[in-house]
Amino acid sequence: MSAKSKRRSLSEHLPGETDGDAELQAIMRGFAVAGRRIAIEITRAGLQGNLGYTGEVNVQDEEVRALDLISNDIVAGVFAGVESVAAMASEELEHIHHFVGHESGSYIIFHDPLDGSGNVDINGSMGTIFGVHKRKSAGSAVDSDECCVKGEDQVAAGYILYGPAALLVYSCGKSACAFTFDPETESFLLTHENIRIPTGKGSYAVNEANTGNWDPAVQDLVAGFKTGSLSDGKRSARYVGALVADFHRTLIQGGIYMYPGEVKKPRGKLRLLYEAAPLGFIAEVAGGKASDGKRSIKELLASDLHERVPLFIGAASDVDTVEARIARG
Ligand code: FBP
Repeated sequence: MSAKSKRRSLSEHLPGETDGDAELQAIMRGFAVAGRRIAIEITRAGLQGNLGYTGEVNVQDEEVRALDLISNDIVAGVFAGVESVAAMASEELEHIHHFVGHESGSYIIFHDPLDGSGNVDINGSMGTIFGVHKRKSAGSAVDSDECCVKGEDQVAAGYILYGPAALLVYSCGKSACAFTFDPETESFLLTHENIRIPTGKGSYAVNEANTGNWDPAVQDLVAGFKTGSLSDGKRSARYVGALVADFHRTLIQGGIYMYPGEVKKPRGKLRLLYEAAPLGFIAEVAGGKASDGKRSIKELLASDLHERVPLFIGAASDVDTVEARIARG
């Protein structure tokens, strides 16, 4: 029997991680299906003339790429067929998207359908990020208050990384596991079980071109990772420019990813509900931490679907270093 045929598929793995919750399993399988389809669209984008912009700007005032919309439509299309999902919030949509006929669905999903889509021009890595919340009461249409939630309310989260291989990482709170897409069997197979973020090593990832925009404490802390004056050892810099890829490296190799706030833009760039909170969920299950520099990401109550938040995420000791340095001012 080959090593591949011994590997468990996502569907085989899900029952043990979800305590048999068939609805949650259907949601995870839904993201796997969406991920497969998005991976195909990314592969074909150059051939089909889908590399560029649509000419529209999204609710974040960012130019929308064709692949952003294609990916969003794929996720929406898949979950239109998953009745337990009452509604979704997406980076690409200003408002909540209600799935017609799913009012009694128990779950809401939050996602960034194609994070780091700027990398499409250079055949670089991109990702899909998702968080799953259980509704307190189902039966009526999801209202906007129901989407003002905390990361700690998530019941599951994950991401799909479109790199040299497509990888799905998910957790329902017990462990964080990664599945690699096998094009031969067209299924995600378990390749990384119970991932733990290594401590005391790994790189630091931040867009250093923004140094002049940070307040002095943040400048000092990034310098501290560079020189080793704050961290246990001098660290190398790595930056893909796609959050999913930078986070995945941090998850596997340790270290820290940072997107700080800036003096004139204190909330930074990344989004709380469908970027920081889901990745924070995975980081914590893997023994790491996620913080806005002062508080844990999971404690932050969103007041807006598209709220932004500074993000420091990775090995627990590195995030502790960040919080301690910021607290000193
Ligand atoms: P979107 O592509 O979904 O807008 O994601 C934001 C993002 O591209 C992250 O993936 C990435 O970490 C960050 O912005 C990079 O920003 P910058 O170019 O400012 O360093």
